[in-house]
Amino acid sequence: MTYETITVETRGAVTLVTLNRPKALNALNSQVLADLTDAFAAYEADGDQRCLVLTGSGDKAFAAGADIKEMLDKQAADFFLEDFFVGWTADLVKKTRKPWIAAVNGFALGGGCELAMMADFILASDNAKFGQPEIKLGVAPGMGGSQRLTRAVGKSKAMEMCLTGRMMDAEEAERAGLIARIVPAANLLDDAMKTAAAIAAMPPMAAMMNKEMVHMAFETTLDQGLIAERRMFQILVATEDKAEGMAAFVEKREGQWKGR
Ligand code: CO8
Repeated sequence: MTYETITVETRGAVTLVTLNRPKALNALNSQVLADLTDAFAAYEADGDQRCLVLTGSGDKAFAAGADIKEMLDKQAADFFLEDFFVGWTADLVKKTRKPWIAAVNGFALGGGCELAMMADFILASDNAKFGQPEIKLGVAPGMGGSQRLTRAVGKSKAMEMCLTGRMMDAEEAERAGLIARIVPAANLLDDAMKTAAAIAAMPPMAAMMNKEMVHMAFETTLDQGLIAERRMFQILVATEDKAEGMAAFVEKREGQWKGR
C-alpha cells in the first residue's frame, strides 16, 4: 500500500511510519490524518506486526503542527460540522491496542506535540522541541494538548506552555516526564527501532495488556484501576504464553511465544 503523505515499511515485526512532508516540516493536514488512520488500522490488523514507530522525515521536524495553510480559510462552522481532526484519538489511541512509539526528531509543535503524546511513549532526539504555540495563532490546542500535556507534566508547566506558546527542549521534556528518554539525533531511529523490536519480541497479549493497564491509570480512579489491573493479570495467567514464559525462566532458556 502506498500513501500520499507518509511512508510505511515493515522491518521484521516492527512497522515504521514516517510523516513525509518535509518541506512543510511534516505539518498535519486532512490527508495525513487519512493516511495515518489507514496505516495504523493496517498495523493493528496484521498479526505479524507487534510494534510500530512513528517519526518525521528530514532532520528538522517530527511535525510542526496542524497545517496552518489548510486551516487558514476554514470557518468555525467548518471545524464544527466536519468535526475536523476528530478521528485522531479514536483511531490512533483507542483502536490501536498494540504498542507504538513516537520517535520525535526535531519540532513537535501544536498538533505535532499532540500526535506524539498519543503514542504509548516518546523517545526524543537531543534537538527535539515540544510546544503548544496555538495561542500565537489566536487559538488553543484542539487535539488533546491541554489535557494530555497537563496529565504528563502537571498544571503549572502545561499552563505556562499553553499561555506563552514557548518551546520545551528535550532536557526539560525528560525532566518533566513528557518523554521516556533522550537519544542523540543521529541514533534516534536506530534506537527507536531496537526498542520497538525488543517490545515486539515480548509475548504479544502481555504487551497489549501492559499497555492497556498503563493507559487506564489516566482514565480511572486508583481503586478501579487496581481492580482492572488484577483482572488483566488473572486473564494473562490463563494464557499459553504465561505457561511458556515461566517454564522458560525455570529452564533457563528463551520463551517461544504463541501469542495466546
Ligand atoms: N503548517 C503549515 N506549514 C508549516 C507549518 C504548519 N504548522 N509549520 C511550518 N510550515 C512550513 C512553513 O510555512 C515553511 O513553508 P514555506 O517554505 O512554503 O514558507 C516551511 O514549513 C518551513 O518553515 P519555516 O520557514 O517557518 O522554518 P523555520 O525553521 O524558520 O521555523 C518553526 C520552524 C519554528 C517550526 C516554524 O515553522 C513555526 O513556527 N511553525 C508553526 C508552528 C505552529 O504554530 N504550530 C501549531 C499549528 S496549529 C495546531 O497544530 C492546532 C492543532 C489543533 C487542530 C484541532 C482542530 C479541531
